[in-house]
Amino acid sequence: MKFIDEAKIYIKAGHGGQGCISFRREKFVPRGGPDGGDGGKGGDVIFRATEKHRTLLDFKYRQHHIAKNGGHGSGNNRTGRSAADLIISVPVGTVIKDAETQEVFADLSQVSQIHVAARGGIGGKGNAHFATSTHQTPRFAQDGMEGEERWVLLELKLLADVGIVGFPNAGKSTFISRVSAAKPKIADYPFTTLTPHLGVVKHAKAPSFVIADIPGLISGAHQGMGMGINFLKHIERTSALLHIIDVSAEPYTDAWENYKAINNELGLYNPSLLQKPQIVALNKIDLPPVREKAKKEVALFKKNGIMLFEFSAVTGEGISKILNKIVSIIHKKKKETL
Ligand SMILES: Nc1nc2c(ncn2[C@@H]2O[C@H](COP(=O)(O)OP(=O)(O)OP(=O)(O)O)[C@@H](O)[C@H]2O)c(=O)[nH]1
Ligand SMILES: [Mg+2]
Repeated sequence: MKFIDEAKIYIKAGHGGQGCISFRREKFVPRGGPDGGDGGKGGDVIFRATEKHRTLLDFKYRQHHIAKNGGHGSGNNRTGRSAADLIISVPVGTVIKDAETQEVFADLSQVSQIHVAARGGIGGKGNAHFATSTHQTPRFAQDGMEGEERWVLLELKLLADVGIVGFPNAGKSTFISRVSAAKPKIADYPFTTLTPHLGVVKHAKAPSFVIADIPGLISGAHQGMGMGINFLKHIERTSALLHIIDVSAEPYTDAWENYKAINNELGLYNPSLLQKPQIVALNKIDLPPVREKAKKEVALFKKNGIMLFEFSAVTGEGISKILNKIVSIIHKKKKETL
């Protein structure tokens, strides 16, 4: 069970720009004084907390983050351009540590909170600084300073955006293992999943999100039947529920009965769970008897004002549509809370 997302990345701030060696050239002045400008400052590397991202997945694809160097100074006392800081967006809740010592540098718990993790080098001084009464033509200037560099460890406690509910054996774990790297045990018997599993899902161009696979619910779960319902606390703060329905085997071969039974248990645990958007999806349509039934089930749900998705967690058919729907719900929710 891994509820902590982590990523180790290398950051490097920009070099300071070089100071310039230059001398004034003016008409009628044969040997002008030094006018080499200073180098500009290298960019800092700054972490900034945002609600745009929910996981550290992007950092698994990009490990090196390097800010730009400062511009070199030039003649006529022109200072080099200071480089822009490199702002790295991380999810709210990200803890930033030294990768070697584990020392905590920052805990970005608020939106827009920042942490300067590596400072850019200051620019070198141009030769204009070094003229003295005895040495009026200094032919040297300073190099810029190195930018700071280090390996940092990012850690984030994952919170589920979507919780999967359904009867045992419905295919919840098969679904999460198909759409994420989570590898819960999958088996042809009820209560295979005994503890919640989280998976990070990346779909289309949307920011990644977190999905929770929990043990199956049964009628009477609120009275402690089956695995009980205490694990439902893991989905209390989600933005949506994905309700997976299986009509391939007894005793729940009717999707509507199945739908009502699960929602009854959810409501008895915490009525606010019923306020969440719920995506209802019929699984195992790769099985001919299920596919045959599907049309009728979809029509019945439609009559009750509910869209019933159809899919197969095994073949992947229909999954993309479900993920599109989840992404749009999360996106909408985010816009509401901003
Ligand atoms: N034919 C078919 N079988 C499926 C599909 N999805 C899941 N199964 C099978 O259904 C059984 C149960 O799948 P799981 O993913 O373990 O179900 P679960 O909902 O996580 O079950 P619990 O953890 O016990 O609550 C396994 O034998 C799966 O191979 C599907 O789309 N088609
Ligand atoms: Mg399972």
